[in-house]
Parts: sequence; structure tokens; C-alpha cells
Amino acid sequence: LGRPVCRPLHAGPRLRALSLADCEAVNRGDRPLPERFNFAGDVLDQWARKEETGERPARPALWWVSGQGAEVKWSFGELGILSRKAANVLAQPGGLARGDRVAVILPRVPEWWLVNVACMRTGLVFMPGTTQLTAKDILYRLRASKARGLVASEEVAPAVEAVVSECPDLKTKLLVSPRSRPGWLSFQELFQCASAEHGPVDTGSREPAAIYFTSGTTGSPKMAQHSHSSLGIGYTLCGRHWLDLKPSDTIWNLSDTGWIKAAIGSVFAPWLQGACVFVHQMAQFDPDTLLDTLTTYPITTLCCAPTVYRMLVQKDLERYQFLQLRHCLTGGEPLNAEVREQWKRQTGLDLHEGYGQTEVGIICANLKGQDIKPGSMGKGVLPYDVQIIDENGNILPAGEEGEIALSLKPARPFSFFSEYVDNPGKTAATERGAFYVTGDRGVRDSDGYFWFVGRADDVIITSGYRIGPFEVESALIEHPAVVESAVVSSPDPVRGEVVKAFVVLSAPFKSSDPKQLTRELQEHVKNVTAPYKYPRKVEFVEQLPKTITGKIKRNVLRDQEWGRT
Ligand code: BCO
Repeated sequence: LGRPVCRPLHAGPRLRALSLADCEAVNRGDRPLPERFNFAGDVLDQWARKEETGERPARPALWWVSGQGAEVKWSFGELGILSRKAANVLAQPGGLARGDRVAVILPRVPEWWLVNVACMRTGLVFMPGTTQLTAKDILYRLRASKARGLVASEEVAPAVEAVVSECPDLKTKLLVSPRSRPGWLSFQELFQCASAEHGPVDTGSREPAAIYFTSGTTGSPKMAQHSHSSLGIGYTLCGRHWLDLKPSDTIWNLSDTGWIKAAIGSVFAPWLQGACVFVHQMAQFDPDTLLDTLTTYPITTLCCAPTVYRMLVQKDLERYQFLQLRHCLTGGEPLNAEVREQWKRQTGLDLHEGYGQTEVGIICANLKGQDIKPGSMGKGVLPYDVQIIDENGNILPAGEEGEIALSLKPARPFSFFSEYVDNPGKTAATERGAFYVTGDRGVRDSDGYFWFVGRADDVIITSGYRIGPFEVESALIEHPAVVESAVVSSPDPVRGEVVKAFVVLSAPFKSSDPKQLTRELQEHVKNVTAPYKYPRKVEFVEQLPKTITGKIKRNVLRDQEWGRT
């Protein structure tokens, strides 16, 4: 996309200027949530104004590199112009209107940020998805959400085309590619001639802004819906005190565009603080490229999954001279104390772990300036009151293990997801008495630090992903070799834990070569569902442990894997 093709214009009709201090006050409970809020108009366009007045230094808001020489640098002013053009593409040739849901399945390309901001400007509900999604995953998402629009890259187009006839609600397909493709609108072509005049829709604070698909123990992923304020105001304190960002900082958060961590670390928290978001579009994750990038670009702040740091500490880090790195963050899965120590020993930098969920964002964190207790995920982060509770919803004293929960009193925090769309039963199941329950077990110590223990259910946390066993079992059962299977977590030195499948084979496959059949089943799962879910370990068994009513006892297999009695 390069530089803007038109002269910088002033932002469209101005909404309210919501200062950073106002956003902080909302999080602290010192100021009520404003009734109307739109991140594009109320935050991004205000930074654009500050660039004009010199209150923000002249530096990029988005800095993207391809790794093959291509580079994009946009100031807030440029981001404003380009995202208004993108908003006009969605609204006019795209035919999409406020409240419509739009699936956005793009890799880390600049257009992902443009479409994201354009959805805010037009009041469209943004539904990001990883490009690892298969045709089956896409079909489920489009049908469950009744999406009206879809924006995808070329690599995803064939999977979309395979299922689109089964999605009667889908009206608009936009392709982000330099090439055109029959049946698709070309985002690039329409963008070139779109107007840069667009005033942001005056969205309500609690109006739906985004839907994230999250995995649970049973059933297909649920649709966690967030509002304009839960995303756009809810990460103010996290950006300031956990990410420690200022307008002079440049943050590189490695999360895939499909996860809420990309929204937190590559959109809302940095841009609330006026910082620069750095992106390196690696086709395939590579630790050496990551380290080289830190030596080439003035990245001050790095955020990636503990699995990435586990990979990095295997390298000779002392060989690398990081240009400006000063603050390192991690989250998505538990961080081992040893990895933290190795990172600190080799780089001199602390690792600040945070803990959160798609539904509620950041819950606990090791804030900048706070003493770090190795192995702990830090203290509760405002606006949350974090507690450990028992099965009856009673608060447990320090030192006792229970479920990590967030208080719903005096009111449900504004930064929460609003609901699981079309699933009031699952939404209600997240509440126990006066608390929202995370489904994670933990302990609080007498100093108020929280320690992660594990999931209260069968969800597997691997490489920063949360994977529902049912989704993997459903993929396996589609293979003729599989009579039934049970999928559980198994320890792994790099990925923390991995997906392991116990498989009962059908008669014709019982004499197959186990290694070859393992590979075949792994490839099969990668084809049926998003590849990151595939079982990295497979064990063939004669039968699975079951309850008297025939329910598979995954806990028995999990305990066996983890050497628990
Ligand atoms: O390891 P394998 O090579 O056997 O398999 C990999 C890929 O090669 C393979 N794959 C990917 N695309 C494929 C494909 N296979 C076939 N066809 C395709 N199109 O599938 C496997 C994917 O595994 P991966 O994603 O773990 O890949 P990789 O390269 O090992 O990456 C490592 C990490 C650490 C970079 C990656 O796992 C990662 O990014 N993890 C972090 C996830 C994350 O951001 N989580 C945050 C979620 S939001 C949250 O927690 C809320 C907090 C508030």
C-alpha cells in the first residue's frame, strides 16, 4: 500500500476527545464509562491531531517490514487517511453496514490494521481468524456468526471458495492480494479509488465491536463478543503499567492476528499510549530471524509467548546486540522460572509475565517497577478485583488453591466480553455467585501475588494456544483408522505442554506401522482443522478409561501423562 496517495486531510467530524487520563480514570472507577466511544475517532484521530501540533514526535504509529525488503511506515495521520479509505471500501462497494459481522482472515499484513480500524470507523463487528483455519473451520465461523462480509488473503481464498455456497448470509468477499480472483472484490483496486473522507460512526461504548472464537472442553468454539469500550478503553492501564509504553516506544508483539493478544499488544494498548506498533511478517516463525530483527530495528518492547522465549534461550544470546530493547513481556501460557532466569542472565532483561483470557483481557501481570516473584504471574490488574474462590463461590485465604475468579460487584466490569453470542447457557456458566470464573486454578500468596496451577477443565494450553480436546477428537474420528480417541495435555520442554491423542484403532488398521500411521493421523488433523491443534504425540491403545455411564475419563490419561497418581 505504501504511502498515502492523497494529501493529508483533517480527521472527519470530531467526536469527543477522550484523554488518556480519562481512560485511566474509567479503569480506576473514578469516572463513569462514557456513553459513546469509538477508538478510531476518540483515540487514533486525537493522536493524529497531536502529531500536527507537535505534541507527539514525528514517528510511525505502524511500522511493518516483510523481511524481504518491503517496508511500510504510517504515522497516526496517515493511518487515519488510509483507514478512512478502507472504511469507504467496506461501506460502499462492500455494501456492509453498521452492526454487520465481518470475518477477517489475514496474515500480518498492513491491511489487517487498516481493516481493523475501518471496522471501528464504520461500526462493523470485526471477527479475526488465523490463516491456519481450514475450510471446515471457516464454514463453522461464517455460519455460526451469520457473517455478512469476509476479508481474506490469497492463501485462504480456496478454503473460502470450497464452503461459500453453504453460507447464505455472506454478501461480500474482499480479497487482499495484488492479483484479482473471480468472485471476489479486489480490496487493493477499490482502495486506490476510494475517498479519504469518512467520519467515524458515533458508536455506543457497549456496542459490539469484535467477536473472538474461543475453545472450550466441549463443543465448537464459542463467540466471545467485545464492545468498543472493552477493547478500546480496557487496556489503558495494561499499556501503561505492564507494557510500559510511551509515544517514543516501539513494541513488537508476535501474536498471530487471529488472537486477542494481537488486539491487546498490536492495536489497543500501544495506540492508547501513542506508541509505535512494529510488525515483522515472518511466513514461518524462526527464532534466528527474531533475534536478527531485534538487532536491526529500534524495538524497545518485545511481547511473545513463553514457548518463544524457551526457543530463544537455546541460542547463544550474548552474540546479539539488541538495538534498543529494554522491556520484555510474555503471556498466553505459564512461564517457567528457569526460562525467566536464563533470559535475564543472557540479556540482562527481566521477563514480565501477564495472564489473561480472550473473554476479559489481562487479569494479572508483573507490572513495571513491581518486584517479580519468579514463577508467579504477578498481581491483579485494574479494573479487576481478582480472587481465588471455592466451588461455592467463597473467597479462599492466601495459600489455598482454588479457581481464579473476578468480582462482578459492584457491577460487571466494562472491560468484560458482553456475552457468548447465541449461547446464554455458556455465558451464564461463567458466573458463580458474585464472581466470573476463569476455568483456571491458582493460588494467591500472602503478598497478593498469583500463581497459576492449571486448567479446571480439559482445555489444553500449548505454545500459548488454548485447544479444546473435543475439536481434535472430532477431527480424528473422521479418519477411518480411528474408532474413538481421547485428547489430553502432555508435558513438553519447549511448548510447556502438547496435545496428545490416545487412539483406539479400527480392525483394518491394527497391524499398520505405528510411526507411519501417527504421521498420517497428524496430517489428517492438520487438514481437517487448524494445524496448530494437531496431536504432537499419539499413542495407540486397546481401550479408553471410561465411567460406568461410558464417558471417557480424560483426567485418568492426563494424570498418567503428568506422572500424577
Ligand atoms: O511444528 P510443526 O512444523 O510440526 O507444525 C506447525 C506448522 O508447521 C504447521 N502448519 C502451519 N500452517 C500449516 C501447517 N501445516 C500444514 N499446513 C499449513 N498451512 O502447524 C503447526 C503449527 O504450530 P505453531 O503455530 O505452534 O507453529 P510454530 O512455527 O511452531 O510456532 C511457534 C510459536 C510459539 C511462534 C506459535 O506457537 C505461537 O505463535 N504461539 C503463540 C500463540 C498466541 O499468540 N497465543 C495467544 C492467544 S490469546 C491469549 O492467550 C489471551 C491472553 C490475554
